[in-house]
Order: sequence, then structure tokens, then C-alpha cells
Amino acid sequence: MERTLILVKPDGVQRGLMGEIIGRFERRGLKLVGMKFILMSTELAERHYAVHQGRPFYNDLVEYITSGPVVAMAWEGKEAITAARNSIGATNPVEASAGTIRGDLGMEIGRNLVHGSDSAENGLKEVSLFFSEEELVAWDRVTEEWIRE
Ligand code: D4T
Repeated sequence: MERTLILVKPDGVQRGLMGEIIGRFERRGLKLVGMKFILMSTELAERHYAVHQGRPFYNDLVEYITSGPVVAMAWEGKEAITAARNSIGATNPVEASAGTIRGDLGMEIGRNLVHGSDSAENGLKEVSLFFSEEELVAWDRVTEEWIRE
């Protein structure tokens, strides 16, 4: 079972797109197991984006993600990483396919609305950076058999 950390970034919150973005994952069939509305500290942002440290866009990235509240979510499911990444679309919204979150709602790489973990390993790591195990909810979804064979 994979877990992915999804963030509705500050532009998504400010533009009133939280429900729209959360709804995409919900309708897709991923299962929500954790959710919080937070203002990320610089320290958390630096840990989250540690792989990008030293890259030219790093400072702007940290500034952007800490510039306003985000919705942090943990979604679970078989192949959750691939499903979520495909629903999110390419990093640069102008290149993202229509039908994806970024392709439908975004115009700029530095305002790309949403984050999703890029591997199963990073999914587990990122979820544990934002959530303690006690904050994650184990629950049975009554529609499960209509979503999974
Ligand atoms: P995230 O991590 O936000 O889900 O985005 P991606 O997984 O699609 O893209 P990424 O990790 O390569 O980049 C992280 C973050 O940095 C911004 N960025 C990236 C940027 O502003 N300029 C750039 O040239 C790149 C490569 C956008 C997303």
C-alpha cells in the first residue's frame, strides 16, 4: 500500500481551489488518511525541499510554500504515487495535459498549485515529515469494492 503526501500550495488556497483540488483526488478513488491546514515553517519547507537545495529556484520555492497556508494531506492506495502524479500533471502547468490539475488550473511553474510525492519511498518519508502515526486515520471505506476489484 503506497502513501503520497499531497499539498494544496498557497496559490491553490488563496485562489479558492482547495475543494476543487481535494475533490480531484477524492473522485479518482484515492483514500484520504490524513489532513491538516497549516502555515509551513521555513524549517519544515527546507526539510521538505532539501533535494532542491542549491538549485537556482530553491529560495523562491521556500518563500512561495511558506507565503500562506497549505492543505497537507496523506492519501493511500495501491499505486497511489502514479495515480496522484498523473492527476497532478507536469511540473510546468503550461506543459501539463488538459484534464490534470495543473493543466486545467495553472499557468506558471512557480505557481503550480499542488505537490505530490514522486516515489513510494519519498511518499512514506514525506507523510511522516508532516504527520505523526497517531494523526493518520485507519478507516474502512464502504465504496471500496466499487473502486477496487
Ligand atoms: P512538486 O515537488 O512541487 O510536486 O513538483 P514536481 O515534483 O512536479 O517538480 P520538482 O520536484 O522537480 O520541483 C519542485 C518544485 O520546484 C518548482 N520548480 C521546479 C521551479 O520553480 N523551477 C524549476 O525549474 C523546477 C524544476 C516547481 C516545483
